[in-house]
Amino acid sequence: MKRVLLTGAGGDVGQRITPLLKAIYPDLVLSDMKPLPNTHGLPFRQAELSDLPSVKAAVADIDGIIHLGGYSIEGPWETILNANIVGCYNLFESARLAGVKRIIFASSNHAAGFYLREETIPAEAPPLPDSRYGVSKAFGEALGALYAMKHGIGVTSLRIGNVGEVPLDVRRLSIMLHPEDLVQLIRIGLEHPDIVNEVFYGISGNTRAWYDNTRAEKFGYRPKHDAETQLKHAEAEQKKLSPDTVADAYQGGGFCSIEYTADMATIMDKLDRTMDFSG
Ligand code: 15L
Repeated sequence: MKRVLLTGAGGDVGQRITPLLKAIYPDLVLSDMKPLPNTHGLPFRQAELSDLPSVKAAVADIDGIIHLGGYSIEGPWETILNANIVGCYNLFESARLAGVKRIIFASSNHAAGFYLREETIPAEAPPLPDSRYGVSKAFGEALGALYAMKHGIGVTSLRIGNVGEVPLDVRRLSIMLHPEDLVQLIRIGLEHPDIVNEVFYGISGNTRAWYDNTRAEKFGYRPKHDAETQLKHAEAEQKKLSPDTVADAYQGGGFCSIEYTADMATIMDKLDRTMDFSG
């Protein structure tokens, strides 16, 4: 994999992993909608994801794409539609036209945020989005599957938890993803010869993981970090937060309680009868 394009390079995750990726892929190309304060000495291609011609120009001569670009939290429908749905389509379609071989799609834990914290879900768990943002990530996973099966692009969707070196609260003890472990997952997606269309959980080797990441392990993923080593920090940060019945019940946390109007007790009664991943 020679020329790799990183979209959303100006975001928090993009900035954290650029130096790590540069050491592995010297021909790395960065892209974002706005000029970057720090390009780490790498070429930069400015592109607006909702504008097909500018995305086509960004992916020219590229072998593999790490697609972090888009809107990274819950937002108004118009914002999600343009950045994450139209934008994701433009990215995959431009990649097909340019002959790109591999794509890493930054999906999110919020594509499946309405699973209960008591559940352990495998990569095969169907999406259960907790937000318009989560729906857009489920859309991206489905689009990736289409381009993998119909056009032969090797696609890896990473249901990313929370990227950082410390768990920001108790919820993040389950979903933290250390940047070094993220880079390991990206390398598998870009380089493993057997990738067709995969969904992996983007988490470190967390003691309290809510995810069964066997699928990623089969492809050689061996995370080096575990959020549990910083338990005290997570607990101290948690004490600063107010309890939230909905957020605290579900894996997606606060994204679940935004605009929530359901009767959670009634839903919980029925869920007990319908969700079982134990088999
Ligand atoms: C995400 O998908 C977001 O991009 C990030 O900002 C965090 O909110 C993260 O999920 C999380 O769930 O902690």
